[in-house]
Amino acid sequence: MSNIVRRGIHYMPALNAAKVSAAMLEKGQSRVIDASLTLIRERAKLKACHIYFYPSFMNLCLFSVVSFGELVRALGGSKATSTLLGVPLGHNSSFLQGPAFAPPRIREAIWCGSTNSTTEEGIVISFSFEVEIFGIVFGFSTGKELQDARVLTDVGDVPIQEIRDCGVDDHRLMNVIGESVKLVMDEDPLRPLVLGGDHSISFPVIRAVSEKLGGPVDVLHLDAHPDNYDAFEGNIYSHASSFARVMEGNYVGIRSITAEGRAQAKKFGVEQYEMRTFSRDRHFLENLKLGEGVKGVYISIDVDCLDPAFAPGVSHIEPGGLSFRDVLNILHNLQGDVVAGDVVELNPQRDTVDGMTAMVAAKLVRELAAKISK
Ligand SMILES: [Mn+2]
Repeated sequence: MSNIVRRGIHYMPALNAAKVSAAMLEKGQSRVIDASLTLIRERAKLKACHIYFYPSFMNLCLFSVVSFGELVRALGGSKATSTLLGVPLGHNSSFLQGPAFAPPRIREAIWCGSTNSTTEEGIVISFSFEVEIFGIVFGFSTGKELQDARVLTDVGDVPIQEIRDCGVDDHRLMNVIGESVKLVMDEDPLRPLVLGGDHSISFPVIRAVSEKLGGPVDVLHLDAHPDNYDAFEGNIYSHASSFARVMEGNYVGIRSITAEGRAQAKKFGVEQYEMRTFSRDRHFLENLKLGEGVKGVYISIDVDCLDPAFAPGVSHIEPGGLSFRDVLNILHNLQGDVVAGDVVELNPQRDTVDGMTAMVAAKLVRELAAKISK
């Protein structure tokens, strides 16, 4: 029974399905997985088409009015477009499963009318067709506009619960998550910005990004915990083990670390920066240069890297964390080609009634989107 509880109610149909012949079960599972991947694939194609079409049309338009190549290139945006991919998975949490409900709450907060859709990150050249000289006016502004499909687009969620309902095991589920990431990356210029989910999802996502790019990436991991247990409570896919699966990384914000956590970091050659020495390391961490000699930078943000004063809606409340501005300083000043990222471990079931932590997670997603897109 305890095993069923850990796996969640969605494992119940799998137990019933055990009475079905293995071949029939396998066939049914494969059809559901194919349908799920088809949805992601087709949405990614559609979004990529839209993005390609828009700037090329605009470029032609601008070229026909003014020969201003630099400006057209500066308008950019089509070189890399951050693309939301939700992974509503919570059953690999060792404590609470609420992160499974996070992706729709984050989306809701991104587009919440209480704030505008401009990011802090990214100096861009804005333009409009409203003024009469050549029909175009140019000007500098700060921030990127999230409503611009060249900056942010969305291919929806991997239907985790629906797949698990068919009794698909975690090994295969992790592969489906990885395949979904690759389908997004198939459609240049889309780059995945993954909404968790618990932190176990980072492993298949980072593996897929690395496989797709054909080499390792630097990983910047902001978290209250190192998540590097070889296996946690016997689960190699636990949210506390994802970074044991991912071999390389830089960890920032750690303040809950066991002897095994330290030993594992040493074994993998991981650089860890702990909160108790953050004031000493601040200058270095707020001026990181990553991704040189590898395929780029992956940023994984566990919302619990923040102090609970800023982000109470997490499963593992750990006092003494980063301030929201600390995290933004690290992100904004980071030099490197950010190829993908994730924001994980928001637990809406522990959030304030007005969804404060969802807004915090959403702002992290927004600023990450601005960082990725170009
Ligand atoms: Mn954590």
